[in-house]
Amino acid sequence: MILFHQFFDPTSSTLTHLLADPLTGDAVIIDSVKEHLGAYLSFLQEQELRLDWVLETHIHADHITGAAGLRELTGARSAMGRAGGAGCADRLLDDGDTIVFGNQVIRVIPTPGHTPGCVSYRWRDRLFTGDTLLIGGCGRTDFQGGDAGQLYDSITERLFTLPDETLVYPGHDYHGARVSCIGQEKGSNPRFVGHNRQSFIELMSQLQLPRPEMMDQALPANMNCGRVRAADAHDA
Ligand SMILES: N[C@@H](CCC(=O)N[C@@H](CS)C(=O)NCC(=O)O)C(=O)O
Ligand SMILES: [Fe+2]
Repeated sequence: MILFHQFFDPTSSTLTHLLADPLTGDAVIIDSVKEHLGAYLSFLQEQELRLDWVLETHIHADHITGAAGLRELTGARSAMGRAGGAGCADRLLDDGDTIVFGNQVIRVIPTPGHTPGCVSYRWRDRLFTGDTLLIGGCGRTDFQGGDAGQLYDSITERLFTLPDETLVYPGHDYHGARVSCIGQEKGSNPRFVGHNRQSFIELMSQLQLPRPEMMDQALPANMNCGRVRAADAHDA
């Protein structure tokens, strides 16, 4: 038995995932959004779950994580990729590390490129890719230490080598999609089909995307696991 729930934040188009082992009542949340703390707590209470871990796929630039509130109100611990450099986390994750909740195991796959500290989480037949691999897209690489070559390697060597049936749950979707699978992305993601490493790097350098609106508030807060300091909150 498993329990799985997807939440969506329309402001930042963030997808948040809650995984649980209903037999033991243990749960984890991947990429929470501060504004939806109430919805997560209600869900946990309704389903009689105990939140063990608050996981981040990376330091987000477009929204503030709900990690601080969730830790405080539920006693859950937080974890993220070691290369993200946020010392506030209870656990910093390396390649092959496992997160255990109830009888369930999540495996950590470092997937740097969108940011140096990006990780993907693999659980059962599912992969939570954060902003590394999006449905028909991928995370941008023009800020936060992004590196298009590294992103290409992470996606083609670490994610596209997983079974085609593996379900892909990204950290955002801007077009209304909610789930994909590795086979579908390998066969139809326009950032990869017909591209090699060099042409991918070229493509990524020409995107010219606007800066995320929340970036100046989100980065310092997320480096502090979602705790907003007065000095950073002036225009929040
Ligand atoms: N307009 C959005 C931009 C969000 C954005 O840049 N998202 C990043 C992830 S943090 C990204 O990689 N987007 C990929 C894309 O837009 O294709 C905002 O202001 O928040
Ligand atoms: Fe991001």
